[in-house]
Amino acid sequence: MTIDQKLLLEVREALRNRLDEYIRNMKFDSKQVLYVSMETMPGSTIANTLMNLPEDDPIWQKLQDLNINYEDLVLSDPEPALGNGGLGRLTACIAESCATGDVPLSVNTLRYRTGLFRQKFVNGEQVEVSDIWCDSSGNYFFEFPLPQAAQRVEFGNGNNKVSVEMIPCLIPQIGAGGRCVVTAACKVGEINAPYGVDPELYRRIDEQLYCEDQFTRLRQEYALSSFTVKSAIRSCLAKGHRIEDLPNDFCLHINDTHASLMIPELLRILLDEHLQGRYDAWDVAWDIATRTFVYTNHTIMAEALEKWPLWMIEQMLPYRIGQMIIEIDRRMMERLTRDNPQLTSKQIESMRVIQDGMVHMANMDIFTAYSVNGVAKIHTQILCQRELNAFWLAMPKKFCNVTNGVTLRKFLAFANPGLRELITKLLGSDTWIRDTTKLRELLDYADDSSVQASFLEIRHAEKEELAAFIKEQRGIDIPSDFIFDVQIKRIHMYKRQLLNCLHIIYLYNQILNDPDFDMVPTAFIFGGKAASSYRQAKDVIRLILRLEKIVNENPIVSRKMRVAFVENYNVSKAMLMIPATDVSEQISTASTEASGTGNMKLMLNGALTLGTLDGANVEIYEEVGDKGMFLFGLHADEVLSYQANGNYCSWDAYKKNPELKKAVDMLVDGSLGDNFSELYNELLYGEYGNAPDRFFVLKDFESYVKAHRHVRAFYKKPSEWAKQSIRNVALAGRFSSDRMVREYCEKVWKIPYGKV
Ligand code: B1H
Repeated sequence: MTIDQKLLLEVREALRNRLDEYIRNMKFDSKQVLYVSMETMPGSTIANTLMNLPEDDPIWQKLQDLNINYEDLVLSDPEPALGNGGLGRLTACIAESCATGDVPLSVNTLRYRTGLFRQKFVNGEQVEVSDIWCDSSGNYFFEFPLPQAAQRVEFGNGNNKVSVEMIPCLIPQIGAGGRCVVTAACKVGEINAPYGVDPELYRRIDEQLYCEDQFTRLRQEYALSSFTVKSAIRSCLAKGHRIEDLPNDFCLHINDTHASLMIPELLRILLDEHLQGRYDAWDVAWDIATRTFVYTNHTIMAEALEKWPLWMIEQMLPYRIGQMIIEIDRRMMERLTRDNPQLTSKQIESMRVIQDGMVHMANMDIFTAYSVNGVAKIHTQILCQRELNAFWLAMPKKFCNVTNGVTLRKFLAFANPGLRELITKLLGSDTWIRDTTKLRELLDYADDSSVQASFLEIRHAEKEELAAFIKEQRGIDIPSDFIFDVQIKRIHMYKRQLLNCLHIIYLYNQILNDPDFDMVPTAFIFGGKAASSYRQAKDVIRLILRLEKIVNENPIVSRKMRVAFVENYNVSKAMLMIPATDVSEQISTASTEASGTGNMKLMLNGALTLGTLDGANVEIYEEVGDKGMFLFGLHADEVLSYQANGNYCSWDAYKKNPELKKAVDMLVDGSLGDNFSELYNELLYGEYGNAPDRFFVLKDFESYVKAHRHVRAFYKKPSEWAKQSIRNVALAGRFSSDRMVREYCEKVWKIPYGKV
C-alpha cells in the first residue's frame, strides 16, 4: 500500500492547485453561516476532493498515467485529526452538503496540533499514541493559512492581560456542483503575555481536542468564540454595513454548547465598543444577539451538558464576560417570571443560567438563540417533553427538529463504487447522487432476483476486501461467507458494546455446550476508540480483545463465530467497513443516543439494522418497517420511567436467566483468562455512585438474543435478505445531509438553499 512519495507529491500538488482555484473563486456577498464547532472530522482531503471532481477532470488522467490506485492514495493520506466522533463527522457532512448546495457556510474550529490519539492495541489493551497528522514542520499539505484574517483574543484582566493571536487555516471542501466551502481551523500565533504570566499556558490552546485540563479547555472555548465573533463583526463593518445589520450578514451557529461564550462575547463587544453612550445600548445589543445566534443540542447525557464555574470565567476571561452572563441571568429571570405566570418557581429556577455558582451554558444558549433544535425526532421530543420542558413551555416557537444526515457522495458513491454503478445502471443515470430522493426508484427492483444477485455479489466482494484488511492489520481470518455483524462507533457505556460482548460470551457457551448448536456463522466486528481517561470503556476494549483470542483460537467455536476489533477506527476505515456490513449494530439504551449517524451510513449501503428504538433508528424504522430492521429492547418511555421511579433491579434479570448469569459471572471467574470486575460491578452494583446497570444491559439481554436469532434465521433466505437490503438503500434518501442542510436553511438559518 505504500506509494512512491514523489508520485504522491505530484498528485497532491495538482490537487492543491485545484483547491487554490476554488478558494480564490469563493464569494461572500450574501448572508453567511458560521458553524462553530469544537470538532470536525473531514477525513482524507484527497478523498473528499476526488469524490466530487467530474470524470473529465484532468486529475483522473494523471492518476492513470502515474498508475496510482485512488484507494491506496486515500489510505496513505493522513486525516486532519480535528475530531472525535459523530459530532465532528456531522460537521464535515454539513460542510460537504453546503458546498454541493451552494450554501454560504464556513466551519470555524481549532487546529489541534495533536489530534485525538491514534489507537494501538498492545498486550490486549488500548494504548494511545499521539496522532501527528502534520508534516515535520507542523504543516498540513491541504491547508491555506490566512494570516490577514487573524484576530487577537484577550484573556485575563488588569496587569495579567494576555493577548493571543488566532490565525485561521482554511481546509477546503469541494461540493458536487464544483463550489467550495472552507473549514477555518484556528491556530495560535503571537502571544503577548506580561511578565510573570507563562505564555505556554496559552500555547496549549491549539494543542489538543477536548483536553483534560479544564483551564485550557475554557481558554480553547473562549478563543474559538471570540475569534468568530470578531471575524463576523469585522466583515460586517468592512462591507460598509452598520453593526445593527450583523444578523442580516451572519448567522452564528452554536454547535453543542462548546461555543456558547460567543453570546457574552458579542454583547461585550457591542456594549463596550459599538454602542457606548447609547441609553438603549443593552436593548440594542440584546436585540442583535437574539437575531444572530442559533443553537443545536446534540445530547441529553447530563455529564456532557457543560457547566462552568462563574469564578473561572471571571478570573480567566475579561471580567466583562462574567458581567454579561450575570446580566443575562438577571434579565432572564425578570422576563420569565413576568411573562410566564403558568410556570412554577421550580420550573423557572431550572432555566436559570447561573445556579449554585455554575454557568449552565445550554440555558444561556436557549434563552438567547432564536432557534433551538435537536438532531432526531425522538431526541427533540425528549428535549421538549422532559429535559428542556420548562423552556419549551415558555418559548415553544423556538424549538424545532432537524434530523441528522450523512453525505451519500462519500459514504455510498465513493465508498462503494460497485453499488454506485449498479444503482446508476438501474436508475438510468447518476442524478441520484445529487438528488437522493431518486433512490426510492430502487424499490421497483427489490423483488428482482437478478438485481438481488448482483447486490449480494457486490456485498461479497466488499466483504472479501474487508477480510483481507483485517487479516493484514490484525492477523485474524474472517471467512467472507460469515455474517458480518458490525459495531463501529466510540466506545461508551450507553452505546452498550458490553451487551454485544455478553451475547458473544453467551454464544460461545452455547457452541461449547452443544457442538451441534445450529448457527449461521457470524463474525462480530468492532471499531472505535475509548477516551483515554474513560476506565470502563477501556475495559470494554480489553474485553473485546480478550474475546477475540478466546473465540478465534478455539477450534470448535471459531467454526461458527469470529471476533475482530479493527484498530484505530477512523473515517477511512469507515469507508472500508461500511460497504462490507450485513448487520448494523445500533444498540444504545433507548433515550440515550441523540441521533447516531453511523446507523444511516450503514443503512445506505444496504446493511440491515439490529437496533433499539433510539435516536434516528426510530426514523429508519419508520422508513423500512418491521421487515427491514430487527428491533429489540426497552422503549424510551420505559427507560425514562424506570429512571424516574428508581424501580429497575438488574439482579432480577441476572437471576432469572441462567445463561445470562453465566455470561456475567465469566467476567470475574477467570474463565476469560482475565478479570473484568469493574464491568461486573457496573452491572450488579453500580459504579461511581450510579445505579446498578444504568444502561439496562441485563434487562435488554433476552430480547437482544432473540433479535440475533431472527437475524440468523433471516440470513438463511438470501433472496429475502437481499430484498430488504435493497429496500434499505432505496429508503435511505431521507438520511442524506443534503436534506438536512435544506432543512437548516429553511427552518434555522433562514437563507435560500442553492442558487435563487
Ligand atoms: C454527540 C457529543 C459530544 N453529542 C461532548 N454530544 C464531547 C459532547 O468531549 N466532549 O466534551 C464530545 C462529544 N457528541 C453526538 O452527536 C451524539 O452522541 C450522536 O448521537 C449524534 O449523532 C452526533 C451528531 O449529532
